[in-house]
Amino acid sequence: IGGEESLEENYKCWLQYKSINNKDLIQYYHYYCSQLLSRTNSKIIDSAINELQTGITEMIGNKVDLKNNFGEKSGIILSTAKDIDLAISDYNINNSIFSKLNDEGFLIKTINSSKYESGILIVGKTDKGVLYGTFCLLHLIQKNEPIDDLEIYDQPENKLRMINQWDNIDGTIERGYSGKSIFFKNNEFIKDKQRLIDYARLLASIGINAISINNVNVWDVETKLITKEYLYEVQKVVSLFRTYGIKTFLSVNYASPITLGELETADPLDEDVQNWWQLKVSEIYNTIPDFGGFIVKADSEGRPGPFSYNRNHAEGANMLAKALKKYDGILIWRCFVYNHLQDWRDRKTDRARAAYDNFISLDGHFENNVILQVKNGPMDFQVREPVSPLIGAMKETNQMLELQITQEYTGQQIDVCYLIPQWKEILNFETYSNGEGSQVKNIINGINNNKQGGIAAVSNIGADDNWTGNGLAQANLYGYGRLLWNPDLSTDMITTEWINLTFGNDGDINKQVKYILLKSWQTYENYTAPLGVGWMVNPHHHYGPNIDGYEYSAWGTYHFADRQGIGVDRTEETGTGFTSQYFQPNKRVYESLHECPDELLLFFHHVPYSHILHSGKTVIQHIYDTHFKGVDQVEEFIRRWSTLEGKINNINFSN
Ligand code: GCW
Repeated sequence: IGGEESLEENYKCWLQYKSINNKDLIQYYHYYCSQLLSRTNSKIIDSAINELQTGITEMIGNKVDLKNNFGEKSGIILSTAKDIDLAISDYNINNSIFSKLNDEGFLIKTINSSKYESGILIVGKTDKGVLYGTFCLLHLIQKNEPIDDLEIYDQPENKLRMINQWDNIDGTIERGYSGKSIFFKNNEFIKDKQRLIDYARLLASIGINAISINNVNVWDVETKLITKEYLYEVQKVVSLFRTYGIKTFLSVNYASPITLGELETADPLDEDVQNWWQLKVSEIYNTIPDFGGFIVKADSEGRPGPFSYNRNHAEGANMLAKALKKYDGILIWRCFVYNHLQDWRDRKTDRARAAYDNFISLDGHFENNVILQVKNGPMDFQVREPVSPLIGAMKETNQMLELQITQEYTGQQIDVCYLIPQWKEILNFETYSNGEGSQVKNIINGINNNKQGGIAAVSNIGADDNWTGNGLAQANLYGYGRLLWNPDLSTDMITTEWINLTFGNDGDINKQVKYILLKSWQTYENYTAPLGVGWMVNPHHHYGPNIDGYEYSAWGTYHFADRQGIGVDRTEETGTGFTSQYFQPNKRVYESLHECPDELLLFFHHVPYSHILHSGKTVIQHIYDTHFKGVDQVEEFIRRWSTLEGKINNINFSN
């Protein structure tokens, strides 16, 4: 088991395009897919054509010819809506539905026409839609599904569907567990771009449309990415991603004018600073007209920001946003702003409060091309946290959600931890910010109310042969894209799709891998940090276990366990008052010791170990039991995984 073949399979992830063995099926697909024509010319559609030619050839063994017309036979027709006459009666297309699709939506329809080209029509509202439709068709074929009667309308439900790379220009990746960067090495861009092309294909196939390519901690050399020294190289990456419908962003250093040695201040209200950024932005857009914009981590964990000049974050962000606006650029401003030099004896300061406290009074003060990027929880990507109360609370401000695909606090791709169930809970969380129906997914998508918005997440990929270190972690990247496309897809459906596309359609594989993935998040929680307590990890590298690893530190991440009890009192009545940041009834539920859900109890309350949970167990018994249960569950995972030996080529699914 293992060897060359599995290496190649691991690399292909969910774009396996495994050959179909059933002769009848091949003939059937061949009937519809042996030739191809495009009514629209564009680089993005060229990517779709390439993908169809590769994918279909590999799956059915026949070359797909690019034609100007099909003659008697049928084929695949690609077009944007404006380049094809949808009113043709033979096509029988419901034009009104099509006109309601958003810019990235598509239609796939099987047509049998006596007068016109027949076969499978993939029509996008724009060329991006055509690309997404193409991947949809390829996935149907890989899953061996019928295509003789297709009529699929689909569109993404989030405007920005973004990946944040935390790659440093020396080739390391902050919180990366899958090898080195595929972008940078030794302070240069990697010249061979094949890895990036394949990454772009993977991302486009799940609907990702934006990427920031460098770490939000922008160190000295990375600060130069926006200068002549590197801009030409940035442009190459932008062009590459562009052909897959992906916009490229850069993380920038707020103190760039100083770090680059050109000014003595980075004060956003200083005219020289404003002019400096305006010139800088025009230089960037002159080189890269479709550049996405900037992402900024300011006044956070030691990075510079407007606080140094007694300016608030709206003043800080707007200065950059104004410079970008002229070019339709977007400024993504992170809300991960807190005091990381706390005194652990001080129980009044509460890191969980920080994002809300720093930003809430600025609602309505941001330029309309600023999007505030808010981490899903008020702390930092723990295995379990409540949803950040800032989401939905700033009604006059664009917001997007930040998730973490890389498993910093969830097992570092050593442990299996499938995060789709966690993300679904977050997206479905009812904030009540505007009464009922104010779930996170409706607030941040950027589609409701014509706002800007969407979701970003920290990537989990690196230069490892299988991209994600642990192969099962590929499912997190796949599921991330699918959830962004449509947050209402069920976990079960996404998981089945991933398994089928990655391993084929075997029933046993489906059963066992699904069992492992679906239980893994709770299992990880069981043997690490139950009841919302968080941070049972070793300092710095964050791989556990260490109960007191962060207890007497400056980071603000405490559990306050002593011989009497455990947990953080964040109530309004006796604690830090964090609960008051929520809308009712969430506020009441979290405030109340009796209503607070067990899984978040220690996040909101300090209780004696003898406190009885809703489950009927005491807190201490729960902590014991879940840890033992977690280990049992892992043993069960191993048992089930080993039954697949001989079935999964890449059973040693890690590098
Ligand atoms: O959780 C912390 C991480 C840092 C990271 C920071 C952030 C990029 O430990 O490594 O820095 O979050 O999100 O900015």
